[in-house]
Amino acid sequence: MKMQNSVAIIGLGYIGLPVACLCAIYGYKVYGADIDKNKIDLIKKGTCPIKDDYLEDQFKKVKGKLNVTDNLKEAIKDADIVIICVPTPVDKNYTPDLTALRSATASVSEAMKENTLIIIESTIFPGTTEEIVLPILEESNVKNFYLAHCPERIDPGNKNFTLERIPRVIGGINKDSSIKAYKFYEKIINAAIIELSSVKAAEATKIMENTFRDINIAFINEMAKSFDKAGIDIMEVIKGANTKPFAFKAHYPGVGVGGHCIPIDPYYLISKAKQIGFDHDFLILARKINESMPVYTVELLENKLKKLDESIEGAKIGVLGLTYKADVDDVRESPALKVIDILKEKKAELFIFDPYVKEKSNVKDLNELLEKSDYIILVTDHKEFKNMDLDKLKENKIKIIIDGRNCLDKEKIKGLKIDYHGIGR
Ligand code: SAJ
Repeated sequence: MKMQNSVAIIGLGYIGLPVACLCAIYGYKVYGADIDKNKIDLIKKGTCPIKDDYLEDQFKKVKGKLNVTDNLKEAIKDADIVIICVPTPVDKNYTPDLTALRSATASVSEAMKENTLIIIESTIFPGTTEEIVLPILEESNVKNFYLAHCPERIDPGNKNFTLERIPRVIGGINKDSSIKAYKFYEKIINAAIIELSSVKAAEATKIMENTFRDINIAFINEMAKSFDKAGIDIMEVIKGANTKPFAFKAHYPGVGVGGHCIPIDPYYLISKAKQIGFDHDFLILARKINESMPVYTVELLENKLKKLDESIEGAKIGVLGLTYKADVDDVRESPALKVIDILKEKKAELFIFDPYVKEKSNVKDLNELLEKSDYIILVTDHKEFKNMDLDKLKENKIKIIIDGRNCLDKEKIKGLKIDYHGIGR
């Protein structure tokens, strides 16, 4: 069998770019395609378009080896393997939006050569590969191709489980497709590759693992609201429960659930299940709980202001963090954006700083934010905020701090006679 040694990656974002680098590192000829011309220009200039230590390191190793273009068919036409890593978001009604996937698949259908292996890494609901992707590929003049799903698994910022160290599951539309996909991932992943019996099983695996995370976060967020009423410190209780060596998996309450995976993926399953007559009442409730957290967090501050006979309108509020989780530059679905919208509706005066997103910050650094603010809402537990000198809160006469990630030293702040409240603590 001819060695398959060229790979085209469609979509060079948080998933596609790391995959492209990994393929180049393992000796594949790599074509990369993305509709974002700016991203293509940055990569051609040797600049990594995503701020992430691991990815920037990988990117440096393959400088000059990524043949990138904004012309998808150009990238696809000579490739033995095509990996589709395009976004699969939801629209404003939380309905899956497969526009990018359909468009990328259409380009593959028109441009692929004989015996191409097509792999979908984007997160999709069970049935997508066979019901949506396959029919588009079957319109191609090329009749011999292979098709599999290998759901992306990446944890941005995680230095232990980098891409090549995360086990993967694979499902093909037929045995030959599974085998070809298996052999490919075996070459670039230094972890277990698990071949499932069907492509639907692979699609369902990713959705389940991320939905599992969303419902567990919703559980602990509800517990936090309950403990706030009861005056119990949830972080101490989680620590206590975590001493049980089995059957408890700690999750942590916070200002909300962001990112391109966890808040989105449950809607892919909810939507598909509804089509076939099943209502995921529990998953929908969990989403409602997590989506309520930004409002809950602002209410914590507003209730304290009311007790001081202060109005939130015109209040000078510092918002610490814009990204959806610590030490990344990604603001997609970030609860910070929802907190800011709510505060703007309430006509507060906002000072916003995120060291990873300076272009969206309206003060130059943390010091300026502290100088100008009377109250603080911490949304993202960046290292810089976790390690800040808490005495500066006192020096800058901060009156109230809402710790949206329970990451600051509560006792120390209370000792400074600053009104502290976390989420459930
Ligand atoms: N969050 C909480 N409480 C928690 C955990 C997370 O509020 O206990 C919030 C985070 O602040 C963030 C959101 O939920 O806003 C998502 O957090 P995450 O750690 O799940 O971050 P992601 O979106 O980068 O998740 C990725 C996911 N990877 C893929 O979907 C391919 C997810 O599957 C992983 O479980 C996760 O990494 C991880 O950290 O393991």
